[in-house]
Amino acid sequence: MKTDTAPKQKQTPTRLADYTPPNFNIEAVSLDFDLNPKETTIRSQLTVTRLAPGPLVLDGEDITLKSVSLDGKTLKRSDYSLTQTQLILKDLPERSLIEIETVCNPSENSTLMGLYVSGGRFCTQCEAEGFRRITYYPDRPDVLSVFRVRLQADLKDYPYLLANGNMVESGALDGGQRHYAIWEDPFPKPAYLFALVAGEFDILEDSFTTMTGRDIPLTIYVDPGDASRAEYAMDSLKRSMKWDEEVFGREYDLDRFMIVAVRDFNFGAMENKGLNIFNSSLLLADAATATDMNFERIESVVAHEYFHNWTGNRITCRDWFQLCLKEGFTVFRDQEFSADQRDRAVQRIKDVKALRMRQFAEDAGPLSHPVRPSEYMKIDNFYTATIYEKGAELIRMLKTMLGEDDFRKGSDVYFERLDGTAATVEQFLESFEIATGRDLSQFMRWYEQAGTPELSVEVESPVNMPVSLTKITFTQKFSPASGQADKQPVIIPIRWQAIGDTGPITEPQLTLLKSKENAVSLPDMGEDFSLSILQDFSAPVILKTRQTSKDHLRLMGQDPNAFKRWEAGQTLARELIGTQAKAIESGQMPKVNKALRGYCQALGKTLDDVNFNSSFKALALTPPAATEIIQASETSDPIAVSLAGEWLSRAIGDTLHEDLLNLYHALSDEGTFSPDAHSAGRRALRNRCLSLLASRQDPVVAGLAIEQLGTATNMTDELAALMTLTKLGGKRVETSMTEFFEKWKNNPLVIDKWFSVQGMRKHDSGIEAIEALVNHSAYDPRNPNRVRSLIGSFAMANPHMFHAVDGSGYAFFTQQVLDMDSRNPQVAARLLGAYEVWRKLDAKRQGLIKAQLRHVIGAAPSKNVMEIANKTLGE
Ligand code: 0A1
Ligand code: ZN
Repeated sequence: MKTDTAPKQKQTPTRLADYTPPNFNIEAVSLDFDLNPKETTIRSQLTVTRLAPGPLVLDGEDITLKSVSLDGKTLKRSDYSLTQTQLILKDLPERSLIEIETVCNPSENSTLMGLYVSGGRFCTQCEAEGFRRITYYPDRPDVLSVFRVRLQADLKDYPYLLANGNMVESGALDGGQRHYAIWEDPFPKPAYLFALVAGEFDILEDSFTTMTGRDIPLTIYVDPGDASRAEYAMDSLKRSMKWDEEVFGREYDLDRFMIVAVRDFNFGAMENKGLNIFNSSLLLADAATATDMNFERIESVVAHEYFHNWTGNRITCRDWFQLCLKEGFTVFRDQEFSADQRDRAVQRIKDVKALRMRQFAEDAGPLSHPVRPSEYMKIDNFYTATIYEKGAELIRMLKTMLGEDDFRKGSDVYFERLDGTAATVEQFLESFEIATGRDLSQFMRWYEQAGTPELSVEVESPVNMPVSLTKITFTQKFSPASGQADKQPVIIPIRWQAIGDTGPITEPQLTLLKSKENAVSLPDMGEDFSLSILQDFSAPVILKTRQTSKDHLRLMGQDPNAFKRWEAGQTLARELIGTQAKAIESGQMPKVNKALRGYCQALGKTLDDVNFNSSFKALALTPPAATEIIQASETSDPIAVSLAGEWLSRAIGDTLHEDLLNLYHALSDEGTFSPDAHSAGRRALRNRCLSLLASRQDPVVAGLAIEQLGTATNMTDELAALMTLTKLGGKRVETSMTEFFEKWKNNPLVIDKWFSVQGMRKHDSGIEAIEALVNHSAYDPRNPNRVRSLIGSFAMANPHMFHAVDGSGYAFFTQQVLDMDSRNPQVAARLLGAYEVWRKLDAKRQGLIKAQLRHVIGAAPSKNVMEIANKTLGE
């Protein structure tokens, strides 16, 4: 059907300040899908009731409208208005039945939003604004409705027909050629939580008995042959269900729970009500094909999506500005789950590492935004580390401030008061105020102000008037670079403790820094001490102190807080790499100095300490990544930083050579594989030893890596050996890469790993090698996992080639982003985020990247890519 106006791109941003509630409530929705890959017909019936004066505005995109009727009467074209993105009905009665027929083409839908075909199966992705690609509907999270869905499709190709909720009817059609199923979801939900899946699957079945004794069948749907690879996900699901009952008092609500794995997916996974859809890379795992990191991620993402059933589905978001309400809280919940399932200190270290790498980098660059933004062009671009990871840090601070019991009271009030509603961040905080009687108004600033605050600590030695006291002054500051003027002080919970040469000399303290500055006093302890500040990283801030190597070494050896012990080592490493990078930039040779020796010796002591587990030791032996160093400095040459990092690894490898080698042998394969935290920690430490030893370019180590590659019985060890070989270089690398490919060519998830190792390698032949990989027969530009494996790893983890001074890496990357944009704007825009670092680079590279961004803007890209390119360039 023709639209009323010429196609027009909406160029103005959507603003939080402009929010208005919907004019109509949708009492009930009934959807009927006649599924065909090339032409699917959708008939929808909406029972609408008026809430406020005005028209009924239905969103729609890339779909063909066949007919509209009102209370049984087909409307004429002049009875409604139709644009490229909306169907508008005016003068509706108080209550009416709207029937709409639309058609879409799932097999040609390369955006992977709405209804699409992946691996011959139908599936959907509706968050954030994908439902409008299926039918005309008020596609906004504050319109909640009960859905009844009828699916019909060919029986042979689509034996399973799934949708949200409970199946109420099914049967044969056309003498058995086709069949149908009817699903009902009794819980009102916004359209973004709608899902359907149809196709042939293998299934893995289990069940869970809830706290009130209800038996819930659990089913995971996977590609034929993959069922056993879903066992770990199933186990994670059952543990998540139990944990949510025990820790948050949340019970599952529907009669069944389903998870489906799909190969083509834009993000990680999606929490559709009762029917979670997962990128297969975050669901399938076994010893031979998945690494320990994969197992760990599966456990946390399965938990994350399951936890959304309460934080996201039962209580959803009023508008997309409130995205952190469901995402921040749910990430916090999945982090806590992982901490309880594995090792709390190790989990905290990993979460902080990820926060610094992704969120601090984002907040230090041109894409910095508040946890609750006030405007956006494309909401797809706001599924960011700030909303997710910083959002989780805010919940963690809230818990630290309130304490365990009051935090639980607050969350109980939240679930009770707001169940079945679309809520705001204000309503969330209000629940905690009601439960605890605290005033949380200042805390709201954390949601509204972008940028990472700096926390400075000054220590003044004892003054003998009237008693001997040490004054500790905490000061907070927002760097002016982060966009908003006039930032107000936030409330910063600071956990700290004084540490002497033989251990702590005070109890752990909690200071709430509410104003710009606050001083506390310590009585004279009669001995020299170092302050352990931000234990467990009690606030997402950048810590500035005058602490010296002596303090860091003392904390590395004596701090009872494992996070801080790790952190002290990282601080030393950061300083060493930073100084070394500057020296390399000015053409000086690496030097071994006292600080380096002290750091390596302290690492050696950590390795010998029986109080630490292997996972912790592996993390202690991993210096900060180049991105962390770059984002924390004014400007730098990324290759110099990377070389400095390699230099430090080599120094560790040299100094601790014997210890590392002994440990490598002592930690050899335990025999039967188990993905548990203890076994994974042993493998992590052993492979870390191998990698550090390889930094020395030692032929003996090459022998160890080759042997490990040949004998490994699990993917963690196999991949670590392959990566070590690529680091060592030489002829052996090509044959190993080819053999690995041949061995695994029928397993797409392993071939993704192969592509990412290729993307991260420093290829001798330069950028042509990466170009050749794009033309490899196994490369598929339509599959986001494959593109991320090669192009994503190239841009994020191959500094030598991506940041090549001749600009060849940037030129190649831009071309790939634009190519992707023609198919899938969401994924293209995410990739383009790799340029967010440009202001932190040297002048030459700044110029090169700016030229690339201008080129992207000039190529008339999608709205998604345009938004990221414009903001990144900031002109
Ligand atoms: N809510 C999901 C994230 C998600 C968002 C958008 C998507 O569309 C491509 C997919 C997934 C989560 O937090 O897991
Ligand atoms: Zn989520």
